[in-house]
Amino acid sequence: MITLALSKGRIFDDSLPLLTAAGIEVLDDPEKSRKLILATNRPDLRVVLVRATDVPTYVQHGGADLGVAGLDVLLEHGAEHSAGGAGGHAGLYRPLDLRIARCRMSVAAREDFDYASAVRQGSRIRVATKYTQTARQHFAAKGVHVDLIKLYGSMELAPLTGLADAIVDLVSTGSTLKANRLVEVERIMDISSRLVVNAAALKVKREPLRALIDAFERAVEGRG
Ligand code: PRT
Ligand code: MG
Repeated sequence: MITLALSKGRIFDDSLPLLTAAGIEVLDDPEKSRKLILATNRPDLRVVLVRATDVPTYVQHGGADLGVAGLDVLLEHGAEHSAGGAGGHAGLYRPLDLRIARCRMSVAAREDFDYASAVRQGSRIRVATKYTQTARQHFAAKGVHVDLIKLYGSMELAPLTGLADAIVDLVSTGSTLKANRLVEVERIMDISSRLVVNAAALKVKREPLRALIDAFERAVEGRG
Protein backbone atom coordinates (compact mmCIF):
# COMPACT_ATOMS: atom_id res chain seq x y z
CA MET A 1 0.00 0.00 0.00
CA ILE A 2 1.17 3.52 -0.84
CA THR A 3 -0.04 6.38 1.37
CA LEU A 4 -0.19 9.92 0.01
CA ALA A 5 -0.65 12.77 2.51
CA LEU A 6 -2.61 15.82 1.39
CA SER A 7 -4.27 18.68 3.24
CA LYS A 8 -7.85 19.75 2.71
CA GLY A 9 -8.49 22.95 0.81
CA ARG A 10 -6.20 24.42 -1.79
CA ILE A 11 -3.54 21.70 -1.69
CA PHE A 12 -6.13 18.97 -2.21
CA ASP A 13 -7.97 20.98 -4.86
CA ASP A 14 -4.81 21.89 -6.77
CA SER A 15 -3.44 18.34 -6.50
CA LEU A 16 -6.56 16.79 -8.07
CA PRO A 17 -5.72 17.72 -11.68
CA LEU A 18 -2.21 16.31 -11.23
CA LEU A 19 -3.65 13.10 -9.75
CA THR A 20 -6.10 12.84 -12.64
CA ALA A 21 -3.28 13.30 -15.14
CA ALA A 22 -1.40 10.53 -13.32
CA GLY A 23 -4.45 8.26 -13.71
CA ILE A 24 -5.48 8.51 -10.07
CA GLU A 25 -9.04 9.15 -9.00
CA VAL A 26 -9.88 9.91 -5.37
CA LEU A 27 -13.14 8.14 -4.54
CA ASP A 28 -14.35 10.46 -1.74
CA ASP A 29 -14.89 14.20 -1.62
CA PRO A 30 -13.16 15.56 1.50
CA GLU A 31 -15.61 18.48 1.66
CA LYS A 32 -18.56 16.09 1.91
CA SER A 33 -17.20 13.20 3.90
CA ARG A 34 -15.57 13.20 7.33
CA LYS A 35 -13.23 10.39 6.42
CA LEU A 36 -9.55 11.00 6.94
CA ILE A 37 -8.48 8.06 4.78
CA LEU A 38 -9.71 8.26 1.20
CA ALA A 39 -9.67 5.35 -1.21
CA THR A 40 -8.59 5.82 -4.80
CA ASN A 41 -9.27 3.90 -8.01
CA ARG A 42 -5.97 2.16 -7.37
CA PRO A 43 -6.27 -0.53 -4.71
CA ASP A 44 -2.60 -0.01 -3.77
CA LEU A 45 -2.92 3.75 -3.21
CA ARG A 46 -4.75 5.73 -0.54
CA VAL A 47 -4.87 9.39 0.43
CA VAL A 48 -4.71 10.57 4.05
CA LEU A 49 -5.93 14.04 5.01
CA VAL A 50 -3.77 15.92 7.51
CA ARG A 51 -3.22 19.55 8.46
CA ALA A 52 -1.01 21.35 5.94
CA THR A 53 1.70 21.85 8.56
CA ASP A 54 1.61 18.16 9.51
CA VAL A 55 2.37 16.82 6.01
CA PRO A 56 6.20 16.92 6.41
CA THR A 57 5.91 15.24 9.81
CA TYR A 58 3.77 12.41 8.42
CA VAL A 59 6.13 11.82 5.52
CA GLN A 60 9.34 12.18 7.52
CA HIS A 61 8.22 9.61 10.08
CA GLY A 62 6.66 7.21 7.61
CA GLY A 63 2.98 7.83 8.45
CA ALA A 64 2.74 8.51 4.74
CA ASP A 65 5.08 7.50 1.93
CA LEU A 66 4.73 10.80 0.15
CA GLY A 67 2.87 14.05 0.41
CA VAL A 68 2.30 17.52 -0.94
CA ALA A 69 3.38 20.51 1.13
CA GLY A 70 3.95 24.23 0.57
CA LEU A 71 7.54 25.45 0.51
CA ASP A 72 6.55 27.79 3.37
CA VAL A 73 5.62 24.77 5.50
CA LEU A 74 8.73 22.83 4.48
CA LEU A 75 11.08 25.69 5.36
CA GLU A 76 9.54 26.10 8.81
CA HIS A 77 9.54 22.35 9.37
CA GLY A 78 13.18 22.04 8.30
CA ALA A 79 14.35 24.87 10.55
CA GLU A 80 12.39 23.60 13.52
CA HIS A 81 13.70 20.09 13.23
CA SER A 82 17.33 20.90 12.55
CA ALA A 83 18.16 21.66 16.18
CA GLY A 84 19.31 18.09 16.80
CA GLY A 85 22.00 18.47 14.16
CA ALA A 86 20.77 15.67 11.91
CA GLY A 87 19.51 18.18 9.35
CA GLY A 88 15.96 19.42 9.22
CA HIS A 89 14.88 17.21 6.38
CA ALA A 90 16.61 13.98 7.32
CA GLY A 91 14.71 11.18 5.62
CA LEU A 92 12.65 13.62 3.60
CA TYR A 93 13.32 13.53 -0.13
CA ARG A 94 12.07 16.48 -2.19
CA PRO A 95 12.06 15.45 -5.84
CA LEU A 96 9.59 17.80 -7.44
CA ASP A 97 8.18 21.31 -7.59
CA LEU A 98 4.52 20.69 -8.42
CA ARG A 99 3.98 24.39 -9.24
CA ILE A 100 0.58 24.41 -7.54
CA ALA A 101 -0.85 26.56 -4.71
CA ARG A 102 1.51 29.32 -5.78
CA CYS A 103 1.88 32.52 -3.84
CA ARG A 104 4.66 34.61 -2.39
CA MET A 105 5.96 35.26 1.09
CA SER A 106 6.09 38.99 1.75
CA VAL A 107 6.52 41.67 4.34
CA ALA A 108 3.46 43.90 4.73
CA ALA A 109 2.78 46.94 6.86
CA ARG A 110 0.29 49.74 7.39
CA GLU A 111 0.23 52.38 4.70
CA ASP A 112 1.54 54.93 7.21
CA PHE A 113 4.52 52.83 8.34
CA ASP A 114 7.70 53.79 6.52
CA TYR A 115 9.34 50.38 6.29
CA ALA A 116 12.16 51.51 4.00
CA SER A 117 13.37 54.22 6.35
CA ALA A 118 12.95 52.02 9.42
CA VAL A 119 15.25 49.52 7.70
CA ARG A 120 17.65 52.24 6.53
CA GLN A 121 17.89 53.79 9.99
CA GLY A 122 18.54 50.42 11.59
CA SER A 123 15.51 50.71 13.87
CA ARG A 124 14.17 47.66 15.68
CA ILE A 125 11.04 46.47 13.90
CA ARG A 126 8.34 44.37 15.54
CA VAL A 127 7.23 41.68 13.10
CA ALA A 128 4.31 39.33 13.68
CA THR A 129 4.22 36.07 11.74
CA LYS A 130 3.42 32.39 11.63
CA TYR A 131 6.69 31.93 9.71
CA THR A 132 9.20 32.84 12.42
CA GLN A 133 12.08 30.72 11.06
CA THR A 134 11.83 32.05 7.52
CA ALA A 135 11.34 35.61 8.77
CA ARG A 136 14.30 35.34 11.15
CA GLN A 137 16.57 34.18 8.31
CA HIS A 138 15.32 36.86 5.93
CA PHE A 139 15.90 39.77 8.32
CA ALA A 140 19.20 38.37 9.60
CA ALA A 141 20.50 38.17 6.03
CA LYS A 142 19.55 41.83 5.52
CA GLY A 143 20.99 42.86 8.88
CA VAL A 144 17.61 44.19 10.04
CA HIS A 145 16.91 44.08 13.76
CA VAL A 146 13.56 42.48 14.46
CA ASP A 147 11.52 41.37 17.40
CA LEU A 148 9.50 38.43 16.12
CA ILE A 149 6.05 37.77 17.51
CA LYS A 150 4.72 34.30 16.79
CA LEU A 151 1.08 34.12 15.71
CA TYR A 152 -0.99 31.21 14.43
CA GLY A 153 -3.40 33.18 12.23
CA SER A 154 -5.05 36.50 11.36
CA MET A 155 -1.63 38.10 11.00
CA GLU A 156 -3.21 41.11 9.25
CA LEU A 157 -4.67 42.20 12.55
CA ALA A 158 -1.28 42.71 14.21
CA PRO A 159 -0.28 46.02 12.55
CA LEU A 160 -3.85 47.33 12.86
CA THR A 161 -3.92 46.85 16.62
CA GLY A 162 -0.39 48.02 17.34
CA LEU A 163 0.84 44.52 18.18
CA ALA A 164 3.48 44.81 15.45
CA ASP A 165 4.89 47.22 12.86
CA ALA A 166 4.82 44.66 10.08
CA ILE A 167 3.88 41.08 9.26
CA VAL A 168 5.40 38.30 7.19
CA ASP A 169 2.65 36.37 5.44
CA LEU A 170 1.67 34.64 2.22
CA VAL A 171 0.09 36.77 -0.48
CA SER A 172 -1.61 35.54 -3.60
CA THR A 173 -4.17 37.99 -5.00
CA GLY A 174 -3.34 40.69 -2.47
CA SER A 175 -7.01 41.21 -1.62
CA THR A 176 -6.62 40.23 2.05
CA LEU A 177 -3.94 42.89 2.54
CA LYS A 178 -6.01 45.42 0.65
CA ALA A 179 -9.14 44.69 2.68
CA ASN A 180 -7.13 45.42 5.82
CA ARG A 181 -5.43 48.50 4.35
CA LEU A 182 -1.99 46.92 4.46
CA VAL A 183 0.64 47.23 1.75
CA GLU A 184 3.21 44.74 0.57
CA VAL A 185 6.55 46.41 1.29
CA GLU A 186 8.93 43.59 0.37
CA ARG A 187 8.78 40.25 -1.43
CA ILE A 188 10.77 37.56 0.34
CA MET A 189 10.31 34.56 -1.96
CA ASP A 190 8.04 32.75 -4.36
CA ILE A 191 6.18 29.80 -2.87
CA SER A 192 4.72 26.70 -4.47
CA SER A 193 3.91 23.20 -3.30
CA ARG A 194 6.44 20.40 -3.42
CA LEU A 195 6.20 16.66 -3.54
CA VAL A 196 7.97 15.14 -0.54
CA VAL A 197 8.83 11.47 -0.24
CA ASN A 198 9.96 9.32 2.67
CA ALA A 199 13.51 8.24 1.78
CA ALA A 200 13.24 4.81 3.41
CA ALA A 201 9.95 4.11 1.62
CA LEU A 202 11.63 5.04 -1.64
CA LYS A 203 14.05 2.16 -1.08
CA VAL A 204 11.50 -0.40 0.06
CA LYS A 205 8.74 0.53 -2.42
CA ARG A 206 11.07 1.73 -5.12
CA GLU A 207 9.19 0.64 -8.25
CA PRO A 208 5.70 1.96 -7.45
CA LEU A 209 6.99 5.18 -5.87
CA ARG A 210 9.32 5.92 -8.78
CA ALA A 211 6.45 5.31 -11.20
CA LEU A 212 4.26 7.69 -9.21
CA ILE A 213 6.94 10.42 -9.02
CA ASP A 214 7.51 10.08 -12.79
CA ALA A 215 3.77 10.32 -13.43
CA PHE A 216 3.57 13.51 -11.34
CA GLU A 217 6.57 14.90 -13.17
CA ARG A 218 4.94 14.28 -16.55
CA ALA A 219 1.71 15.84 -15.27
CA VAL A 220 3.58 18.97 -14.13
CA GLU A 221 5.50 19.23 -17.41
CA GLY A 222 2.29 18.70 -19.36
CA ARG A 223 0.73 21.71 -17.71
CA GLY A 224 3.67 23.91 -18.74
O1 PRT B 1 -5.99 27.17 6.74
P1 PRT B 1 -5.51 26.14 7.74
O2 PRT B 1 -5.15 26.76 9.05
O3 PRT B 1 -6.38 24.93 7.83
O4 PRT B 1 -4.14 25.55 7.20
P2 PRT B 1 -3.11 26.23 6.25
O5 PRT B 1 -3.26 27.71 6.20
O6 PRT B 1 -1.77 25.69 6.64
O7 PRT B 1 -3.55 25.57 4.88
P3 PRT B 1 -4.08 26.24 3.56
O8 PRT B 1 -4.84 25.18 2.86
O9 PRT B 1 -4.73 27.55 3.83
O10 PRT B 1 -2.73 26.52 2.79
C1 PRT B 1 -1.94 25.46 2.32
C2 PRT B 1 -0.80 26.01 1.48
O11 PRT B 1 -1.31 26.77 0.38
C3 PRT B 1 0.13 26.98 2.18
O12 PRT B 1 1.08 26.29 2.97
C4 PRT B 1 0.77 27.70 0.99
O13 PRT B 1 1.91 26.99 0.53
C5 PRT B 1 -0.32 27.66 -0.08
N1 PRT B 1 -0.95 28.95 -0.36
C6 PRT B 1 -1.08 29.51 -1.57
C7 PRT B 1 -1.53 29.80 0.52
C8 PRT B 1 -1.98 30.90 -0.21
N2 PRT B 1 -1.70 30.69 -1.51
C9 PRT B 1 -2.63 32.00 0.48
N3 PRT B 1 -3.02 32.98 -0.15
N4 PRT B 1 -1.72 29.72 1.86
C10 PRT B 1 -2.35 30.72 2.49
N5 PRT B 1 -2.80 31.86 1.85
C11 PRT B 1 -3.49 32.87 2.73
C12 PRT B 1 -2.52 33.90 3.29
O14 PRT B 1 -1.92 33.41 4.48
C13 PRT B 1 -3.44 35.09 3.56
O15 PRT B 1 -4.16 34.94 4.76
O16 PRT B 1 -4.45 33.62 2.01
C14 PRT B 1 -4.41 34.98 2.42
C15 PRT B 1 -3.93 35.88 1.31
O17 PRT B 1 -4.54 35.59 0.10
P4 PRT B 1 -4.86 36.76 -0.93
O18 PRT B 1 -5.32 36.06 -2.16
O19 PRT B 1 -5.91 37.62 -0.32
O20 PRT B 1 -3.57 37.54 -1.18
MG1 MG C 1 -4.97 28.79 5.64
